[in-house]
Amino acid sequence: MFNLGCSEAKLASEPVSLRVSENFTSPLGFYDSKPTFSWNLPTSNNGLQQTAYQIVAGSDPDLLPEKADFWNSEKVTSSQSAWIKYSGTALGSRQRVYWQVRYWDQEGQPSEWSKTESFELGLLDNSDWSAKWIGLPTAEEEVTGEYGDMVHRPQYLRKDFDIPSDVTQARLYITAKGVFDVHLNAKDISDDVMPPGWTPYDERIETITYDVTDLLSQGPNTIGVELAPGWHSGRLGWQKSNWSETPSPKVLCQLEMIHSDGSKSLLITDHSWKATTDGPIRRASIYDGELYDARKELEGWTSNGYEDSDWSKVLVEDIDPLVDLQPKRHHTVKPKIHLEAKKVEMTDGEAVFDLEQNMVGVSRLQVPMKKGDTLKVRFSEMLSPDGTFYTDNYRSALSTDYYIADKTGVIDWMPKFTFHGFRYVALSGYDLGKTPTEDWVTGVVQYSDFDQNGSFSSSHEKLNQLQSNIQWGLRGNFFDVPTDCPQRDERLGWTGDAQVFGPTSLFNAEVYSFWASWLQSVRESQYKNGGIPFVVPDVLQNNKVSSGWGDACTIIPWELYRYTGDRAILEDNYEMMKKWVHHHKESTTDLISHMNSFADWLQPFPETGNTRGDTSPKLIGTAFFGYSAKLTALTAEVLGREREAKEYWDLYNAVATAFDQQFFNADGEVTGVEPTQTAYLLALAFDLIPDNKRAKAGEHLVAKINEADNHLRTGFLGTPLLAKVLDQLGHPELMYTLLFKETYPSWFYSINQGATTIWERWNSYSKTDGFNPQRMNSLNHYAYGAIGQWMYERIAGIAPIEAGYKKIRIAPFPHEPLTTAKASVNTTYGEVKSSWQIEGNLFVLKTTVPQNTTASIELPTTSMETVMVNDEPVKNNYTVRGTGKGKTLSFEVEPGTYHIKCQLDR
Ligand code: RAM
Repeated sequence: MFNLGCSEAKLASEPVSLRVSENFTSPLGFYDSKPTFSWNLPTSNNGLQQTAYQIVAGSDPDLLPEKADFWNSEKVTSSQSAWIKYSGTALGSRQRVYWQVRYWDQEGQPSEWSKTESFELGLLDNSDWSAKWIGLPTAEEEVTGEYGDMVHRPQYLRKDFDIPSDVTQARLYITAKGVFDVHLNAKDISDDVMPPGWTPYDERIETITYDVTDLLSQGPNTIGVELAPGWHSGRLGWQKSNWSETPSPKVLCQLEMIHSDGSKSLLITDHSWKATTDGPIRRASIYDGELYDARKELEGWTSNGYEDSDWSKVLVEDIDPLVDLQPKRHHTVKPKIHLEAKKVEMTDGEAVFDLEQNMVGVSRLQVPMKKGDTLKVRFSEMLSPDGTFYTDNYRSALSTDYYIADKTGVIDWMPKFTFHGFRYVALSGYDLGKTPTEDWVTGVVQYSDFDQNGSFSSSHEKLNQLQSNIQWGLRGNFFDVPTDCPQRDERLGWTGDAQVFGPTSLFNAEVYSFWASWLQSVRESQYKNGGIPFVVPDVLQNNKVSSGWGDACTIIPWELYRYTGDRAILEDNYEMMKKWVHHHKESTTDLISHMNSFADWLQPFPETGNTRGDTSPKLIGTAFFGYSAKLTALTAEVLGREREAKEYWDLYNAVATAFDQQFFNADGEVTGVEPTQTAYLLALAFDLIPDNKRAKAGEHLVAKINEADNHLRTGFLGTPLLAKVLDQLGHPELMYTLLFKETYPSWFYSINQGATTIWERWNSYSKTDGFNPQRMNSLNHYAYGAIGQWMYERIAGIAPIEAGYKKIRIAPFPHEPLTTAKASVNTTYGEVKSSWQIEGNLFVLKTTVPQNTTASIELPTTSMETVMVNDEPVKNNYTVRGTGKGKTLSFEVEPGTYHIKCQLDR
C-alpha cells in the first residue's frame, strides 16, 4: 500500500481513471485529434497531492513508456491532473494512440506508470471518404402520413460483397441524412437509437464508427441499412411545415478492412447498392409514431444471396464539401433502462398499462395477436380524472404506433425510428381471446448514453421524489440534443431551458461531452449578426432572438468551465460569446435593452395573463446583457486576454450603472417597471446594483416573497436564481421554506398532484382543477429542475470554489424539516461525498475529499471547541479560518475522509 511518510524507493500507486478530452474512456472513432488527457490519483486516505506528471503516447503499446514515438511530455512540474493538451506528432484519421501517465507526489516520489489506455480517431475529413451518399428518391413517392403531410417512406438498402482473405481489423464508418440501423451478415451491429443524431445538418453531419472485425469473414458477406427520415427529413417544429420538401434520406458508409496479409480493402456506398421501400416499416415519424407491417418483412435481406432483383437501383450523390463530416463527439442514444408495467386495466375497450413513471423512449410489446390484425399503440403522460387518455398536450403529435401481424401468436416488437414521452400505453387490436397482463408492455427508456455522475438523498420523502423527478426530466430531455420537452410536436433544443438546467445536469449526469457537442451546434447556428436562435438546431429559421435564451451561449460554457476546470470549453466558445455580447449591445439604446424576450416565461399569477410574466423585458434584456458581458470578461481573464478582459469589465460596469439608474431607486427598490421577485433576483444574482444597495434590494425581495405568503412568483428565468440569491443574502432558511412549500406554486405542489417528472408549468395539473387548459403543457420539462444545483451545493453542501473542484467547498446547510441529507459527485479529481445528520443538538458530517484537491469545510456552528474531526479537536494540522463567519466555522483540509461532529448552533 501507498505510504506517504515512507521515503523508501517504493513507487506510489499508479494514476487511475484515464480519460481523453471531455471524459472519454478508450473511444473508438474519436473526434479529437488534439485531445486533452486527464487522470485521477489513486484513492487513499492520505492527503495525496500531485507535484509533477509525465505523459507518454505512441503508436504501439510496446513502445511505452520508454520509446514513445508520438509524445513524451517529460516531467512537468504541475499539480494539474486534468485537461493536459496533447502536443506531440500531428495525428491523422484512423490513428490509434496508446498512452500512459505517471505523477510525482508531494514528497517528490514518482508513481508507477498507469495502465496503458488508447483512443482511435475516426474519419476527420471529408477527403477521407470515398463513399457516396445513396438512397431512393422517396419524395417522389408522395406518401401521405397519418398527419396528412407528405412523408418519406423508410428505405432498406443492401449489398452483397466478397472478402478475399481473413480480416484482422474492420471499421465501419457510417452516417445518414436521416436516421439508420445497420446490419452485417444478419446481425444488428449496435443498439444505438436513431444515429447519427441531430446537428445543424447544413453545416455538419456526425459520423459513427463501429468495430466490426468479428462480424466479417472471408468469402461472401452482406451489409444492410434501414433508413428513415428522423430529424433530417421528418416534420419538426409543431407545424405542418414544408419539411416534406426536404431531400430524401440518404446513407453514407465506408467499410475499411485490413487483412491478415497486411493488405487493405474497402466497401463503400455507391451505385452498386440495391434498395426498396417495400419493407415492414411503412412510416416512421418522430412526432407521429411508427407503422410496422410484419407481412412485409424481408426475410433474410441482410444475409448473403438474398434475392433482390426486384429492388431498385439507388441514386448517388457526391459529398458536399461545404457540409463537414465529423466523428460524433458525444455518446449516441441507447436503451438505458427497462421499466415493467405495474398495472393493466381495461378502459373503453383498450388495455391501459401503467408504468408508474413518466418516461421517454419506446414500448417493447410482447402481445398475442391474430394474423392480419392491427395493434394500435397509444401513449399518454397522464390519465384524465375519468381514466381516459390525456393527449391534448401532445398537440399535433399523433404519437401512435401500429403493428400489423403476419401470423397468430405473441409478437415481440418495438419501433425503431420514433420516440414517445409517456407513462401509460393503451393497446387495442390484440387477440381478444387473451386477457392482458402486465408483462405485455415494457417501457424502454432511451437517452444519450451517459452515466450517472452524482446522487442526492435526504430524510424527506418529497425531496427525494423531487430529486427523482429532476433525474427523470434529465433522462427524458437529453435525447441527443437538450430538448424542452420529449412528447409533443416540439422536442426542440430551446436555448433558455438549456441554460437554466445546465448546472443541475452536471451534478447528476456525466454530460460534459453532451453539452460541448451541443455548443458546437450553437456556434454553427449563430447568425451573422451575432444573434443566437431560439432553438438549436435552428429548425424555426426565423432569425429571431430572445434575451435569457441566447445567453445560453455565454452561460453554459462558463458553467461547464466552473464544474470541469477545462479551459478548452472557453477557448472554443469565446468568439461566439463576444459576438453575442455585441449583438446585445446592438439591441440597446443607452445600454438599455430592447431585445425581444420570452421573459420570465410561465411565471405564475401573471397580471397581464400572458405567458411572459410581469417582469419588464427591458429589465431582463439589460440584466442578461450585463451578465453575458461579465461572463465574457471572466472568460477573457481565464484565457489570459487582459486587454479584452478589461474591455468587457468596462462594458459590464457601464451596463450595471445604466441598469441601476434605469430600474432602481436610491432605496434599492425597483422603479418604473413591475417590481417582481424576478426583477430583484436578476439585479442581485448578476450583481447589477451597487454594493450599498444590495442589502436593501434584498429586503425588498424578501418582502415580496413574504407578501406572497412565502411562495415563489417566478418563471423560467427567475426560478433558478432564487436559491443562489437568498443564500447570498444570508437567508438560506427562506429557501428551505420555499422549497418545502406544499401549495401552489411550489415544487412539491406538482408532487402532491402525482408528478413523476418536472412539469412545464407550476400547475400543469391539479387534483381540483384538472389539466391546465393550455395545450402547451408538457409533463416532462426540465427547467424548474434547476433547483437540483442548490440541493447538491447547499443542502448536501458540495460545490467548487476553484474551477473543476481543484478547491472544494463543503458547506451543508442543515435546516428543518430535514434531519439528514447526503450527496456524492464525481468530479474532475474523483468522488466528493458529503453526508450529514442531526443527532440531538449535534451536527454529524461525513465527507470525502478527493486526492489532489483541498477543501474548505464550513460547519453550522460558531463553537469551535465543540468541533471534533476524526475524534480529535480541530487543531494543528487544520487551518482555522476565523471562528464564525456568519454562523459557520470553516477550516481547510487535505484529501481524505473526515468524520466531523459539532454542536449545532441553529
Ligand atoms: C415553449 C416551451 C419552451 C420555452 C419556449 C419559450 O416552446 O415552453 O420550454 O423555452 O416556449
